Amino acid sequence: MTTYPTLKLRSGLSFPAFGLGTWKSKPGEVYDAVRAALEIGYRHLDCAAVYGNETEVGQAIKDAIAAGDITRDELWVTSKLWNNAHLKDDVAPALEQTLSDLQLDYLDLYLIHWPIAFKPGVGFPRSADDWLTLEEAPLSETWEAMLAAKQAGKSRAVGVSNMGPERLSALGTVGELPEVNQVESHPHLQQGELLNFCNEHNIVLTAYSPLGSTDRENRKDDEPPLLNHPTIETIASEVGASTAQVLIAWAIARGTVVIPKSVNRQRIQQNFDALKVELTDEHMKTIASLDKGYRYLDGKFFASNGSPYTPEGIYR
Ligand code: 1BO
Repeated sequence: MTTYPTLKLRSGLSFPAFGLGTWKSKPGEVYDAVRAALEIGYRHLDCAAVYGNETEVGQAIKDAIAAGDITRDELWVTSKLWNNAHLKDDVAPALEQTLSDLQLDYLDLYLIHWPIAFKPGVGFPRSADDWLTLEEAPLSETWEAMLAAKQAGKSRAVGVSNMGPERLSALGTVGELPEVNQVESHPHLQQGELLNFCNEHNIVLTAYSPLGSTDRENRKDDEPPLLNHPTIETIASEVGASTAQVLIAWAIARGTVVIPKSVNRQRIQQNFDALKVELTDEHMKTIASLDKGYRYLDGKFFASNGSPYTPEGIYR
């Protein structure tokens, strides 16, 4: 019997510390992935409007509940507000669209996806005219609308993604601090300072891309993908696990939530089995030494096509 790890949010909600990521899970594949995950025992799905697959995820949730694989109460569903709906009157309708796509009455967690704004209706900017600056679309106003959505019962918790201490603190002055901050994190980008800040302020950190990324456009040539990093391979053979399982176990052991993505049933099962993998203090120390502040998602896209943003400014 696998014990499902959970972390307590500031509000007292129990947040499942392991879930299925759906970023880059294509429509046509994600339905089966979600059904498999819920059959296997996953209790947390990480979604976003911009992933373009929420209707399929929603159908899978509905069918899994009908099949008796899970109840709505047992399931944690996170989604994210896309950058084109930051203006305060656009937040509630964007959330309604996500709820309708997911066929749900409420979310468990709704996040501001990026500290970056586009004009309403722009999926991905193509020219200078498509962007909004943070003066035109202040994050404080977006955050107020997120808090109002929580107040209205549309999401049990609200938080942010891709933000650093400076932005988190600024949001705290608006009302309350985000309960969750979802950021890229893995042994090459451990986010130690940010994790300390979050722990001090009772913000749970969720790690996306926990297995690194095989995106060639996002990977510098001298970086071995984490899944076949020699140090991780050695630890994997010592504990009788796969490298992916070691990376997942490490993320959970350091007190973060982890959301590995897969659409392959076998890998979805293997990732779940990482919940049984135990690492020693020595393993944790060895993995801690691999940090190099290396981002697979370096934010360069958000600094192109006439953008008023810079990659360095994004993650503050
Ligand atoms: C553009 C999506 C990044 C991860 O949620």
